[in-house]
Amino acid sequence: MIKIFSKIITLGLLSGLVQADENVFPALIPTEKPTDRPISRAVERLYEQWNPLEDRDNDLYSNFKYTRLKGLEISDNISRRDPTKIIKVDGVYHVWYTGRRSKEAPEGLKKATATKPGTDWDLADIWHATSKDGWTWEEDKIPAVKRPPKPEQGFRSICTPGILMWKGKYYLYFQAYSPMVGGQAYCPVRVAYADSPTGPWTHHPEPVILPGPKGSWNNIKINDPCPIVHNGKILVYYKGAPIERGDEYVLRVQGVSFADDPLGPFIPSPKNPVINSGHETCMFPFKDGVAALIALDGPEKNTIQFSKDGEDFEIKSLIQVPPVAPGPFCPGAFSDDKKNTGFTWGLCHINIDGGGAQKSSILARFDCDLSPDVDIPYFKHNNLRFNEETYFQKNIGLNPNMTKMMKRISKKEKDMN
Ligand code: AAL
Repeated sequence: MIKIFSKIITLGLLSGLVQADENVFPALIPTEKPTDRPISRAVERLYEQWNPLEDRDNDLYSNFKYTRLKGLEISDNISRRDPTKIIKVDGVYHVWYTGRRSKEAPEGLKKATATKPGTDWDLADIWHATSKDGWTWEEDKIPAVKRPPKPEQGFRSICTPGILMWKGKYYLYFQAYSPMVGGQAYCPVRVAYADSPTGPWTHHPEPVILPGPKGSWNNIKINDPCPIVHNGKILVYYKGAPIERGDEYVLRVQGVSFADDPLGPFIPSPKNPVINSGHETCMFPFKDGVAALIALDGPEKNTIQFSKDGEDFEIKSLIQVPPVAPGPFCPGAFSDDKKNTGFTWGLCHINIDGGGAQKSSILARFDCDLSPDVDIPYFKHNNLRFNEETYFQKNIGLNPNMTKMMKRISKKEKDMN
């Protein structure tokens, strides 16, 4: 904010910017909230909630540009989704993700068998890929962490990992499903640890974050574990859900648990849930606090939020076409030094048919400016517009059944005159 305002002030001094008549709101944006004239609630919000220079001077606003990755081949029964944050160790970038290499394609929970996945993240393991430049990636030949043996929790599928670096060791947290994967299947979080990002990984014997008690907001699943380090503690954020379904039950909310040791115990925040929206989790250290990219679900979908303590979040920007399940490269994610916070790129996933649970997904790269250390006006633009194909594609075009229904409704509509 200060950067652009000082540019304006210097320009003003040099060129004598146009001054307005006192009775009208000026074209030259006042740096402080005007107190000597009536202002609307909207203008008040510009100063109180937003920023008089709008998104162009908001460190927590960005748009996102996408690029296909090089090096990770695609096929019908290979799926890659839900990447972790990216870490850089000895000049090499590392990422882990849900990898499915099933003999058959997923066709829903009812048709699932021992070899046929019910969903895109069923019968999955945690895979690992490396890159020297962040654009071309090379996948290991075998999974980094394999499903544990039966009857351990997770023998059916382990997926949706989050990485933590802590005191020279590496920890992968992930969803552990058995005997079935699915909307209402029990899902705690397990962890595996290693001395190096290339493994070998050892399963910690017990799940470390469990669903909450009967009747609680997260009584059946803990999804999308997302660790960061803040104020000396390990914070693991997650999406939680109850087994109960229906309009009267919570659907997509997120909580946080704190620990001093990566293997627990994890103590849930008494304020949970701390985020009221969003699908996948994406929390990252930002300046002296924690920021969260919230996408897809809930009243605060497609926002970026900030909290000093990691528990009380406020909306800082509204975003368009955010990455799904983002795994950013956050140099400061685990250093807790309040330097190099935020990020400018990462990986996300795209479900190839635009759905959620079936078909395969691919990993893609996104670039943005959510770092206080850089200033890239290209990413601060508003007014993203889309072409014809975008509006008429599946999930955005009106589908045939709804077209029939809308025609029936229009017939019943009365003439207005
Ligand atoms: C993801 C995540 C969780 C869900 C499913 C697999 O994108 O939100 O991991 O369970 O979809």
